[in-house]
Amino acid sequence: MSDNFSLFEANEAIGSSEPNESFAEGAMLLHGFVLPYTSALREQIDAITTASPFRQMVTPGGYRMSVQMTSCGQVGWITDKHGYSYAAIDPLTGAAWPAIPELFMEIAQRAASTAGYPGFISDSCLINCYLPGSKLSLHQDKDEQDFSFPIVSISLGLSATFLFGGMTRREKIRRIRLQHGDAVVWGGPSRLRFHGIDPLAFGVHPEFGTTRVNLTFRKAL
Ligand code: MD3
Ligand code: FE
Repeated sequence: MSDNFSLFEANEAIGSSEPNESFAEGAMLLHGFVLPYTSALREQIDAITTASPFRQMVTPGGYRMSVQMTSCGQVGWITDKHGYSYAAIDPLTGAAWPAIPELFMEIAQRAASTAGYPGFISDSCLINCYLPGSKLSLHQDKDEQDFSFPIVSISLGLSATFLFGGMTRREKIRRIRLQHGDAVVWGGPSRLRFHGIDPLAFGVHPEFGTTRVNLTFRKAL
């Protein structure tokens, strides 16, 4: 693990010229944080989805999600007619989820510590794949055991409009553009805010084609 740190110090400087942005208490946008690693991330995502493919899950209410999902880690997030949960076995393959690659762990930990959460060890990474028109309705992430740990998200491919609400559905919603290479750390009071993604606009990205891929690192257990 330690041998990659010097690589990170050197590369973060070329990641982006835009300053990091704390847009709500506990939430920090790290512009271009993973830009030096996008092709390596893509290769790892391809390996993960070869083992545990993207799939559209069905919510307890019977709706098929427009976003395609898979996971890596000790547990993966699933939804079915019974509800939402973290499971050790991928229901599609009947096998354990692929392990979280070392590079993913490094990036998640570095992003969290940059935002003021040192020692973040993720045990589950949810991978979302959006095609044009795919959206994620306003929700809270509440299926994890301990909300004192942050969630780290990484955006790759096409840009998306992120919806950032309050602690209740009624509160005003802010719109934030998330771009290829951005990392966002959601901790403290922001951890339980409602959030979502507007329907993805059509586009073609040089590395990710007509898709947006989002990684969310969680400590679920
Ligand atoms: C704010 N994913 O997987 S990432 C999700 O872009 C999810 O695919 C979106 O919401 C996506 O649950 C948004 C940004 C994000 C993730 C988790 C959060 C924002 C968050 C948890 C609490 C508050
Ligand atoms: Fe979420």
